[in-house]
Amino acid sequence: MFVRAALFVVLLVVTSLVLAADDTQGIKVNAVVHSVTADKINVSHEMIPELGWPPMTMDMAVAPGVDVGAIPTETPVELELIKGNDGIYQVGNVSAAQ
Ligand SMILES: [Cu+2]
Repeated sequence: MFVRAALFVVLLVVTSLVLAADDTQGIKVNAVVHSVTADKINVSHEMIPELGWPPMTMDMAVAPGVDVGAIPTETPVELELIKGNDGIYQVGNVSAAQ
């Protein structure tokens, strides 16, 4: 009985660690940024299989702490998408295309 309960707790901890890692790791996608405002970018991104998203041009919110002034436009970049507290994906990082 105790062993079974202990195993259950271990399973819960492992599951939550995996989910947490998934949330913080982010999803990488190649893109081109067209314009930048204080908290949003307009971007054309490639297909994102992890989310089932086709290639598209869209506005995306930028996570707090990202220096939007440093984001280059009209050149290939790699976006890292992270899920915000509202459950909507936002741009957590922009780096030079790999
Ligand atoms: Cu999109």
